[in-house]
Amino acid sequence: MKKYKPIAIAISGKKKARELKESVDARVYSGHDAQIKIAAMKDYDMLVNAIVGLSGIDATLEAIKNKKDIALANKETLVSAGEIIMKEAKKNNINIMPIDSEHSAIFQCLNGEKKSDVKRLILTCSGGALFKKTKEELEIVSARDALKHKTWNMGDKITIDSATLMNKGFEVIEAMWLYDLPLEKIDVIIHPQSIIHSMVEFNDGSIIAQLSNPDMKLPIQYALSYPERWESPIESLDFAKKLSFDKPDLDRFPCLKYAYEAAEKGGSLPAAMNAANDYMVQRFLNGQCKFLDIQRVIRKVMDEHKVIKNPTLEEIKKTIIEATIMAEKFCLYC
Ligand code: MN3
Repeated sequence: MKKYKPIAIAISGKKKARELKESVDARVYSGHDAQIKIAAMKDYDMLVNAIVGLSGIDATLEAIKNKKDIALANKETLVSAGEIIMKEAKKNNINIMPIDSEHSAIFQCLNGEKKSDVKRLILTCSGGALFKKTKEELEIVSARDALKHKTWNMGDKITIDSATLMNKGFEVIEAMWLYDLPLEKIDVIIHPQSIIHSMVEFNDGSIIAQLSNPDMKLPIQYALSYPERWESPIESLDFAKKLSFDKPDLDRFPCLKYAYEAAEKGGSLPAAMNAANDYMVQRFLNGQCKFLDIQRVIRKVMDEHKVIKNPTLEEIKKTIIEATIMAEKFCLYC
């Protein structure tokens, strides 16, 4: 706080906000709509949304209405409410810059190209911490096992999402919205070294890839610097490293398949899937269910959910609450 001297701060707890107000020289907003107030401010250039969870959607929508470009790291925004967000962004002529490494790579590969020339997007995937485990081993894997061995230094929730491949499923859905391409044109390939961050294949057979050492500083910085490129602290790539590729195993890691299905059926289904996943990953991290229960309960929730076509934001929020309750119910039998 002292280092960056923000002009305004949003914080959910009212008590903490009061304490903060005494000690810093900044506007302090609190309560459930605090981040919306920040997004509605006039004196900023770009909204970087890295809020975890559902409340990220409201802040994104507010910034769009406020005619601010957005750098997006919050997954819920496009996974659960992609249709609404993209429609509003288009209407208000707002750019949504990806912060995720895969989408940043695709953005860079597509730079100056025509969409009609794109044959397919190829999202790379590290495979996650449990990539080599057999089905039997996956039955007994603990949160501790899953949190070990990560290529990227990420939070616990996204590390588990990477291990189930649900994270890649989310990224497929995000890519569909960001680049307005059908699902048949979005592929996923396992690439454990995370050196190629994603690729685009064009109709003439050319494939353009974006490579670097895995470091989130680069895609974050590019979202801010675009169309310029600033110097960054990441090390140059050492080409002595071996790069390998593999197909994702949808039998052991079906969450990726579920995400394609949710995106295909559309409406409120991706939001329901996301909510079930949110709940189950938290349970798993708390040691309250098995790793494979995550995918089992998501499957059940997706089967049970009654899809609402063209949902409003209110309907999406309702879906999220209902799907969470449903997951909780199914998890009683975990
Ligand atoms: Mn990613």
